Amino acid sequence: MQTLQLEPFKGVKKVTQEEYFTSGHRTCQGCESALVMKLMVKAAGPRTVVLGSTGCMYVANTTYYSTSWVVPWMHTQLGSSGSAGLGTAAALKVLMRKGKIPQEPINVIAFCGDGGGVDMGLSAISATLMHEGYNLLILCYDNESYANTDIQVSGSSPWGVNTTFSPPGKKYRIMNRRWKKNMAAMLAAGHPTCRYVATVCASFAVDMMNKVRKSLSIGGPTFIHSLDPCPKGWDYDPMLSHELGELAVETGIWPLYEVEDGKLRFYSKSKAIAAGRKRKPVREYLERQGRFAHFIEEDIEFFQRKTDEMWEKWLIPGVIPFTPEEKTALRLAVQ
Ligand SMILES: Cc1ncc(C[n+]2csc(CCOP(=O)(O)OP(=O)(O)O)c2C)c(N)n1
Ligand code: SF4
Ligand SMILES: [Mg+2]
Repeated sequence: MQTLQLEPFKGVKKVTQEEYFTSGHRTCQGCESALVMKLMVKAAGPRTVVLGSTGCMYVANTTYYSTSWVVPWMHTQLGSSGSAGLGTAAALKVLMRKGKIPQEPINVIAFCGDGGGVDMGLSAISATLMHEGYNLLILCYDNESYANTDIQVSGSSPWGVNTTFSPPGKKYRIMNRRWKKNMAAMLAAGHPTCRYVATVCASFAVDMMNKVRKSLSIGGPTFIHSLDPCPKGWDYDPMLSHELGELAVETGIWPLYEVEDGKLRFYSKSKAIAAGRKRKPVREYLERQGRFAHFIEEDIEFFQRKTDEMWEKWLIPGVIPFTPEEKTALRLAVQ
């Protein structure tokens, strides 16, 4: 089955005007995940079916008798974005083969939160990425907590963060001692049948939309991981959402890259960082958010050290976290 060939938007002025995720949602003011939904489906266009796993982007977007989705949309269970996406792509294929609906390329996008994707739905996403005969995108919108159920820690939450399950206390200041799970790189490295994996952030909107367009055009199952500032969970003034997304990239905490047919490309400011540009101190990112307000100097230093390691010691800067003893020939070609 052919895919729609969606050419990249060549600059912000070339982005289409039509919206397929509109008014009527009830997300918090400054919610970047809502912006991700809007940009994702704007990039995909009208011939798109969207499946969404439980979480803020389900609950706040489909209040009883109202929805902001203009394209067909269906809710799926928290851990099953992979299965729902694959099932929908398979169903469309069969209906077209049997002549029940006209033959035409239709985009299938299944989204999940970090709780639903990085933790609970990981196995279904992995299984789906092995089915090369079906065209679909799985997009994980990562607000770094189980936000909809009141900000519980997930495998994608940052080290040391204050969540309802990891509150700093008198005995232990740091409750979440896990470094964020490396989801995109894990999926890229482990799924040879998946032709396209990318990271995005809506603060870099055109880059984000073009990666969605490429992921849908390339064919087969694909994956995109989006880092989404969340005013409620991250505890900051909603007007800072865009700036925090930029800072996550500029500090090197969130590298923007894609892996297409085994070729790694850095994008935007991450490209400059990978080429040697100085990163901003992580302090500038951390100190703007209440979820890190309990950090003392040694915590900020630890966070900085770990981020430095990502860029200076990893096999591929910011992407593949192995530390080779000697220089090893890379199998992923960095462009
Ligand atoms: C199997 C299952 N367990 C628990 C829940 C309760 N629940 C609903 S939304 C949610 C949080 C999901 O977190 P995430 O996927 O990160 O999305 P977010 O709420 O952050 O947008 C939870 C735990 C559920 N709906 N289904
Ligand atoms: S809690 Fe966070 S992700 Fe959920 S609607 Fe509010 S800002 Fe968006
Ligand atoms: Mg979440």
